[in-house]
Amino acid sequence: RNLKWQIECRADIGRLNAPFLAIYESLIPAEEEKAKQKKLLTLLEKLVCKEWPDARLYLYGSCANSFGVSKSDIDVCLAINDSEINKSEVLLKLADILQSDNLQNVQALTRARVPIVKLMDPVTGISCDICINNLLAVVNTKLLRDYAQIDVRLQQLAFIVKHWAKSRGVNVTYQGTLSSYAYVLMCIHFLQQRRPAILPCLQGMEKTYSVTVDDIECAYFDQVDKLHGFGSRNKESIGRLVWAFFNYWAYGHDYASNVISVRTGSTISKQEKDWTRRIGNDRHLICIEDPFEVTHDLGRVVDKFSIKVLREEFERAAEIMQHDPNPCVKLFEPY
Ligand code: 3AT
Ligand code: MG
Repeated sequence: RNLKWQIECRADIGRLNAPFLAIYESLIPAEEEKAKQKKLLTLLEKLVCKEWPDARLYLYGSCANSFGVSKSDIDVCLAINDSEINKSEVLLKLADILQSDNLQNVQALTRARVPIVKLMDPVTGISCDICINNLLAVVNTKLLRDYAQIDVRLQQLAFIVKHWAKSRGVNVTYQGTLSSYAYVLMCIHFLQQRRPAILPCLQGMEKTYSVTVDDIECAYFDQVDKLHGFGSRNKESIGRLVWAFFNYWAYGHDYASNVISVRTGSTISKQEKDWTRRIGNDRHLICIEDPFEVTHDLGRVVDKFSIKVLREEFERAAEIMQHDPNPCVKLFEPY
């Protein structure tokens, strides 16, 4: 495996920039989609405030972290500053309110891992999930958005990787593959590892932003406008980065011993985290440390079967990137 990691990149890699950039650009949401999302959020704020005057709504996930492709659903967090609330009751009440205002397909999923209300707005056609007090997700959304400001190659790579994962069916957490959030962290980690580095490690720098959420201190350098040009000594463009990304996950990463950690800007050993054996349902077959909730392995959904599927998909992608004359077609072929 390690020998293969040393393979030289195909000579004509520069030829692949244009087609990958075209795919990236085709995935960027139109301005009018953003305007529709705003409109829906304003409507929801109006409805929520009548019942809970002190509550606030936050957008999180891909509609707010810069990694949302065109026609994504939106994720909303209802923040109620009261530790006494019963989440299920609030969700049911919320579902009632939304239903009476002609929102469609309103459903309260009170037993889900992250309980939510789902709805569809017939005016804008946008679907939306609303959760309660999931503020860590709001903060990790900001971290991802801040990383995206530093170098456009992160957004380019992440759009292409997410598009690949959806096309290949390896972006389905209930089937044991990875979430979009996990893929974006893999992209950030990968760009932190390039030499020269394309991204810094924001949590390893002076802390200019700090909040405590659920007893977890979330702090990092967030003045990212000062970091423009950070990665400019690295001249790699998107075709080469896509090639290297898949090679890294196919042949370069040590799945048996290492945890990827955006928090430290590096990898750490499974031993150090005590993620060496199966505990309950957590198997730690691919380890991705959450940047804030550091006891949380985003790879915990991956099981003995799906790890094989994932690694075969990484290897397939790496082979295509190395040998296929026209990789953009095969790479995204529906599975
Ligand atoms: P899509 O474009 O919807 O695929 P997304 O970034 O919105 O991508 P999700 O809808 O899966 O991803 O998740 C919404 C947000 O919830 C993203 C992240 O801020 C948070 N999140 C998702 N999974 C986890 C997790 N396992 N741990 C912590 N936060 C998570
Ligand atoms: Mg989402």
